[in-house]
Amino acid sequence: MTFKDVETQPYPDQKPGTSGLRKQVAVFQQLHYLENFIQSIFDSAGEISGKTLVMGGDGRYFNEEAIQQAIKMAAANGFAKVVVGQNGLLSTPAVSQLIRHRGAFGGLIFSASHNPGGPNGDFGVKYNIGNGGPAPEKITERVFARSQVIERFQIVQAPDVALDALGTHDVAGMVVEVIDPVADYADLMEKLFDFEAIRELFKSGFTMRFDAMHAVNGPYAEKILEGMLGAPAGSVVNKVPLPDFGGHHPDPNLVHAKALFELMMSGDAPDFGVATDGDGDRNLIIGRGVFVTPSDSLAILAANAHLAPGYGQGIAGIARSMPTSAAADRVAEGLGVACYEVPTGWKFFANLLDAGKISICGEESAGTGSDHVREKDGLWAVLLWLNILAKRKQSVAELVAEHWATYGRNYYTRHDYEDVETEVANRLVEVLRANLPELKGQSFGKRRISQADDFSYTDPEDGSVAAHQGLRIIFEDCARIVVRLSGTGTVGATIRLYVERYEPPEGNLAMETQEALADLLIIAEELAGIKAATGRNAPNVIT
Ligand code: G16
Repeated sequence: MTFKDVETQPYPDQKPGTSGLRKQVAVFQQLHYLENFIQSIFDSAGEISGKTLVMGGDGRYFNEEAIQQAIKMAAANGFAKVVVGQNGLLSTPAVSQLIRHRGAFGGLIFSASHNPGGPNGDFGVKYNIGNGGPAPEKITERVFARSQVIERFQIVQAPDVALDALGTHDVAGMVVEVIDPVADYADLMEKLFDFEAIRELFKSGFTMRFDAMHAVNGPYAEKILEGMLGAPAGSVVNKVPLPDFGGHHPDPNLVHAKALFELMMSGDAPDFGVATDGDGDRNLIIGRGVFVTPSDSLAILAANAHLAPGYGQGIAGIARSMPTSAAADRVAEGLGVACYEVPTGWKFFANLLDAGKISICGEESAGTGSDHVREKDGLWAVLLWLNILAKRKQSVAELVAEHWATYGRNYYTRHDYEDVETEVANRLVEVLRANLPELKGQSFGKRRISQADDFSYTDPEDGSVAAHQGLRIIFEDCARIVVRLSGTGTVGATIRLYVERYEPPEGNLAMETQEALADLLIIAEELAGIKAATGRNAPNVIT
């Protein structure tokens, strides 16, 4: 076995975004591109000698190749052990769970999340630290800085590890354990939720469709829902993970999970329809005839979490990302617990979770999770929904209606303008940012702006500051317009426009969302001019 010190040269574009380094596959296939980034992580991670590293990915094109290289590099860099999912598969929440459960030093997740896969799609690498969560900015900045001066990486010359069978292997003195990707995760879910109640629910004739989108959660959903909980065979569809996700875009939204949405709005709808994304951390929840926005889902889960054994003592607090609607804030107020508003990016929840200040958190981008791991968790959200439905013996539509009748409804929408020229998007944000100071006090019809700023967050635990996290225009009645640029795209820029207003319990709770927000959408165009600047008539995706 030979250890190699390979000479290399930096690539200028290895700055991690909202969720690790995400690029087109062809970019990752450049000479030493992957190796440079992994070595930069190892060089920035602290003392790694003798430690354990968890590795897995969502099965997309380039997954296994990347894992084989990473294993050889981990051996050369002194790790004692790598724990890797069979066939290189591990969902993002499962990696987080394994890091915590095995007391590992950290983990590498190979995924571009909800972005498309295949040779012309995207790939990504994310580094999670010992608490199971995404590396905080101070570490990702170190990784980037390192990647800009890197001159060499270390790798052992060894045969590829057989990832298709469970067992242990020796790679240049480092142990590689190939594990069942589902087993540990399923054990944790069984501890958190009332599996008996969910089994009874299915026995009573409850039906569901879980669209795994040919992504990583297929095997997890099949084992837990059909295998352990007795969901009818065939409840999980598109369950085989494929390198190109079957040619689809594994993003569980109303555009890319259109077939599921149409089924749920049809006369043949099962009781419950859900989908999760490429790496299994995002979720989409649809009841028969009713789409539940991610913001409402967070609020409803928080309000009812005590019905699951894992949260039977009640929750410590709730957190949401800034652009997420304030529906969860009303639940926190009702429960008498704290509510935190953090920037977009799961890493910002980690300190609050570690400090025990919150138990549940979530984002408008279809992510919900809790203190059980340090990532958002799609299947966890599905199981909590099932647990709540089983206990409350209500349909999704009844549960949502009762929630709004109790707390009021936050009408909410997100409009995405994708693949916009980067310069155009940056200029739009700069101009709006420059105009913000003059907006306070301005009126638009009956609406008056009470606050306009560029969101900045100071972490209450470590005092770190994250500035420029999205432009907010807030009206006196708490209606809001938010504009920010996506941190996860790989082609051009994506402009996100988020619009929200509150309707109290006694108001009209049954409006169509776009109609309910129509006047705010007009004001948003007047202030931000997205259509004017991009020359688009409509967004690519409306959620
Ligand atoms: C990632 C982060 C999420 C965040 C999302 C935002 O999601 O993990 O916490 O909400 O990005 O995306 P954008 O910057 O495009 O609005 P994922 O699922 O892509 O890892």
